[in-house]
Amino acid sequence: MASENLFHCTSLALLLLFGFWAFSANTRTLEDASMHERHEQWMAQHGKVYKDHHEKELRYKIFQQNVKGIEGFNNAGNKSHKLGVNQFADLTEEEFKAINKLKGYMWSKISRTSTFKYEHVTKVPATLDWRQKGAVTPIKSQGLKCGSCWAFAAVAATEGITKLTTGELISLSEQELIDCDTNGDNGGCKWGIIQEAFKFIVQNKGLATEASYPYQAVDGTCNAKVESKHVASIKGYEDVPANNETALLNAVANQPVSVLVDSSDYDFRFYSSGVLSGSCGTTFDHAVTVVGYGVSDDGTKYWLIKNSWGVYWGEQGYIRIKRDVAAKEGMCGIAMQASYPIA
Ligand SMILES: *[C@@H]1O[C@H](CO)[C@@H](O)[C@H](O)[C@H]1NC(C)=O
Ligand SMILES: CC(=O)N[C@H]1CO[C@H](CO)[C@@H](O)[C@@H]1O
Repeated sequence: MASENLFHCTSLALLLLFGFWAFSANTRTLEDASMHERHEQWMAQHGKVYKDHHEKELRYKIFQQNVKGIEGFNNAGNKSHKLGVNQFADLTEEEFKAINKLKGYMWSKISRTSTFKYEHVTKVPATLDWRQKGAVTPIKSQGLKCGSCWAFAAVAATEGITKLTTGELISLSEQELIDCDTNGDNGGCKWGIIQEAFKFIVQNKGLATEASYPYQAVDGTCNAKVESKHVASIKGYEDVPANNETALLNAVANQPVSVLVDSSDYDFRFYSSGVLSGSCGTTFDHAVTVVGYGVSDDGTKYWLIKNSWGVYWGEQGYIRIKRDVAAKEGMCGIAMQASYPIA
């Protein structure tokens, strides 16, 4: 009798165990299926094509891991920014870091300008958005295969000052800088220095329009014919005194300013909305343009930044990062190396 009961109990337990196993395996399969579906949708949205099944499986695994990380972050709440599954979701951290690399050591070779025309600015507006003043062209996309952030950052600042001095907002050519600017070893899709780009625009007596010299996302040969049709010119450039967010504010209050930031962090890479605060390093690997500043609903001060990663990244291509932080370098090193063209 006792052994019979025992037998029943054991089989019941086994049955339950089997049921649970079947149930959880089933949920897992469902989860996998919906993740695969998400991956397919994401591939279609971003025009991703993998060379074979093996590559696709590999990318799927990375995608799955990133999606879980992003959702985990968002579900934890209690952060002033949110992350999103963007075009970088099938890349490993190392692969992502390889995309935007600027050669860090090259920056130290550039000596800073000694003058700062906004040094004595005392009155600045509480908030400012250069987009509302018509001084910012639509978001552009450098693509995943060309490390041309330096050209986009220099061009956005040049477009801004041109609008402020001539009244005309004209989209300018990054490709011309990539193909024609060899100042200070500027290396097209490999790397570049914003200040050297400004110097090139001075020597070149301007820059061609985006329409006449469109972006190709690859290194090309300088097209001298188009190159001679210049629409925007500048007289020079200045650096903002380093590690001083007040000085940066004085400059941005007067015109869009090119800066270097550390974009290697997970939070920057997958940023989707809000004010980025928290973990972010100060090892530059990316160039962007500050096009304003403000204060969010919860009182957080932020910098408004135009990026060159297309409109599906961040807040329709923009990122807001925390302003006036304790570290003098600023959030993501934003105050370390800022410069602007002079018209
Ligand atoms: C920061 O910049 C402001 C404006 O140019 C200047 O008045 C101030 O002295 C600077 N602070 C430091 C610590 O250099
Ligand atoms: C933005 C936010 O809500 N921050 C809170 C996160 O949690 C810590 C500690 O629980 C609070 O001190 C923050 O204010």
